[in-house]
Amino acid sequence: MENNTNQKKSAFIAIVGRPNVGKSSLLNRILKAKVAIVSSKPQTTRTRITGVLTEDDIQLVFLDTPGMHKPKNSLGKYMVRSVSESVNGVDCCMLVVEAGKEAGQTELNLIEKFKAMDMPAILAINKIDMLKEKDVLMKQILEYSRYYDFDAVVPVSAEDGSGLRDLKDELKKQAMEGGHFFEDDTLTDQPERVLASEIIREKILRLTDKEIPHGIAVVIEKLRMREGREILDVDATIYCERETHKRILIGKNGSMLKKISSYARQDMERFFDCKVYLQTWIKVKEDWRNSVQLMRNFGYDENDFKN
Ligand SMILES: Nc1nc2c(ncn2[C@@H]2O[C@H](COP(=O)(O)OP(=O)(O)OP(=O)(O)O)[C@@H](O)[C@H]2O)c(=O)[nH]1
Ligand SMILES: [Mg+2]
Repeated sequence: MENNTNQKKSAFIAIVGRPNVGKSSLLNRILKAKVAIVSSKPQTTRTRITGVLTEDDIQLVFLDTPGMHKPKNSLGKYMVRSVSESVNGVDCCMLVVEAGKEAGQTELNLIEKFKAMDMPAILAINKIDMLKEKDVLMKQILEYSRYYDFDAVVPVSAEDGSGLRDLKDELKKQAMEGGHFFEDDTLTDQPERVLASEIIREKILRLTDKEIPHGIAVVIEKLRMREGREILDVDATIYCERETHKRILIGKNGSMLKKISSYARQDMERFFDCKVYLQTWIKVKEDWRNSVQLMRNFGYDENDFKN
């Protein structure tokens, strides 16, 4: 019998760019499912997130990465390191930039990296729904074409979906023969615990302000189907850095924590497709973002923390 495994094609694609340009939003749009959390605050994504799209014989494996920034603590260093490691292991990079914004040091550094590695790259100019004047876009395309020989430059909007089909077509052109790496119905390789903790972190990012969101870690203590019932029990502890933050997170008569938990539960029910019983606690752990040991305990342990 004919073995056609090798006719199946795939590509590993790292999604890179500065914080808040819409990398995770684009990934969710491409997958038509939410595997990465999104918020209006920079540095939402902390670790590499895998999203898998299989259409016919082509499989695209995306690595969503934290936004490139100047690290201020061990967590930041870990985040930036995880971008570098992702770029080293892929067939192609998708550089995401914001429409109408000139290239800055972050973009130029990433492009330098592409040059050094002779990395095939696609430029996604996102948030075109926000553009008032279209000729700005032309200028931006020309500017970036001078910096690097991108395989494609695609203006898109993760918000309204425009350009998404073109982007997907361009990404698919990167696929090479050699089989698929995941089952065809795989969406992500994130463990359920990580998905649950990220959902809670997203609600906190969206509902709180100032320094609180960045000082949060969420640990899932329990995630188990109740025996004989379609109910998922989830116990989560939210760690913050100050007693004052804890008070804000709990809110008046527990109102903030209630809101966080209720929004998170609704998202989890959608994602896990069953009833969820979520219990949350809040604890203070000062300065955990500078403690490698604590970061490991919080699950940021896939790479080492050197540099
Ligand atoms: N108007 C508009 N807003 C967008 C678009 N794409 C993303 N956003 C918004 O931009 C913000 C950042 O989106 P994210 O997807 O979290 O950005 P990111 O690049 O993953 O950010 P980090 O994980 O922090 O690096 C969110 O408020 C999104 O809703 C878009 O095409 N148009
Ligand atoms: Mg992100």
